[in-house]
Amino acid sequence: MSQDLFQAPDYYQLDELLSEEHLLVRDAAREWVKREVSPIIEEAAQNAKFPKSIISGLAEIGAFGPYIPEEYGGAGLDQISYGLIMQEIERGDSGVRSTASVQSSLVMYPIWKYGNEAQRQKYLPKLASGELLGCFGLTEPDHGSNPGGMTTNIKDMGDYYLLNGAKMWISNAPFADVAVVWAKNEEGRIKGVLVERGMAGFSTPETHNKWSLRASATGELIFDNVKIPKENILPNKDGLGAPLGCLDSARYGIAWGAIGAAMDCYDTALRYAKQRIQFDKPIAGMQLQQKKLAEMITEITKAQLLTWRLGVLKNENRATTAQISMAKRNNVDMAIHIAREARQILGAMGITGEYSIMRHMMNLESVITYEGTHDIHLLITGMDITGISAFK
Ligand code: TGC
Ligand code: FAD
Repeated sequence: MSQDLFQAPDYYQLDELLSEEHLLVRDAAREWVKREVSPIIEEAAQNAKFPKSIISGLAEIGAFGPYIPEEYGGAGLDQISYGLIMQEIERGDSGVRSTASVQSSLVMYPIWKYGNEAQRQKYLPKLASGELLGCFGLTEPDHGSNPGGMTTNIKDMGDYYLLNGAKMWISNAPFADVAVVWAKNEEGRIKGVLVERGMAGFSTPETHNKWSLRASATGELIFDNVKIPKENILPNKDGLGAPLGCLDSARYGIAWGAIGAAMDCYDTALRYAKQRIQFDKPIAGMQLQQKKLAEMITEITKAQLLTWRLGVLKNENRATTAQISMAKRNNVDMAIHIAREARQILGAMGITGEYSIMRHMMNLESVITYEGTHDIHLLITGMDITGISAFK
């Protein structure tokens, strides 16, 4: 990839809404992405290899558990800092942000919120430092948008549980040390189960040949009569609301992350358009290209405002699931649209790995699908404003 010349757009001077701590955290993450992610990410994506070398750096910038209290090894930051870290990481690559999202919001969050003190002490500090990596198993081959229909199950065998079933499309599965898995008990109630690598009957085959999120490892979780010690069940919440609560936190991070990908595409396209001469003048001077660039910065600015306000509500514990859905849906759609337009501005150069745009565009095809598809989030908004569920 060419040198990382990224300059973040801030059309409405939104930095003025951020505290000194927000700016420090954001700038540290921005610098780290420039230094450690940009130089290696294109090759990692081309080779479909998760760059394990970045794990310690992710831990150092506070990307593993940004809002988890410091007593458990987290960074103890607020929700806007968490969002800004996700924005900067996804500016580098959605797959790297995925690793951070899964570790923070889908593994550390449920252990912190639904686990007991022994589970928090055992796992959280090591997850925060990157010594352990986690994954989150909700989706099944036959239950994607409708996780409530899951068939993965636990059976009470007296002094342990027996876990059977399979999860699919699981980020980080191939190398995760611990999996937070959602399974039904004999009463049909969904429980959170901590499954550790090495348990007999537990395997994690990798899913190959992805055209998207190639720098992130995706796989299956297969449970064939896995003996689960009773102390590995998350005791403090059950039912579908437990995994959905984790998704609220991860979807919030994605709403910020998508802005990062969009900013990178816009910034690259703007710089290219000013330099590329056709018909004896820069293509940035052509009305059609200006329309694309002007619409991009307008949409990025709207998304920044939406997300900043959501962050304020989240800090006050007032952000609703439906508000988070709206931001995830809007921002990912905005980013994918900008990636497609930006790619066109670069002409043929846009399809090469010299520039990040095509990689962002392909990554965003996963981002618009996982953590609730574009359609599902629209229906969550629909349900919220009408009071009628389209899912039943
Ligand atoms: P529904 O009847 O609406 O709700 C069931 C129970 O859950 C409660 N609830 C919530 N609780 C906490 N937080 C939320 N956000 C909640 N939303 C609902 C609800 O009150 C109810 O509680 P109770 O006590 O009455 O049981 O459920 P439904 O079956 O009709 O489904 C609703 C729907 C479709 C919105 C939901 O299933 C959904 O969101 N589906 C999308 C699935 C999804 O997002 N999967 C993501 C998998 S993880 C992933 O993609 C990680 S990618 C990570 C990466 O690499 O970055
Ligand atoms: P389906 O649910 O089969 O949906 C197919 C289509 O039907 C979609 O367009 C959908 O919008 C539409 N549809 C479904 N229901 C309705 C409805 N009621 N009304 C209208 N339209 C509907 N999952 C995890 O648990 N953990 C992970 O770490 C994880 N990581 C992932 C990483 C990647 C790279 C990808 C691609 C996925 C990952 N997922 C993960 C899975 C992801 O959450 C699911 O793919 C997603 O929830 C959609 O499920 P599905 O693919 O089965 O699609």
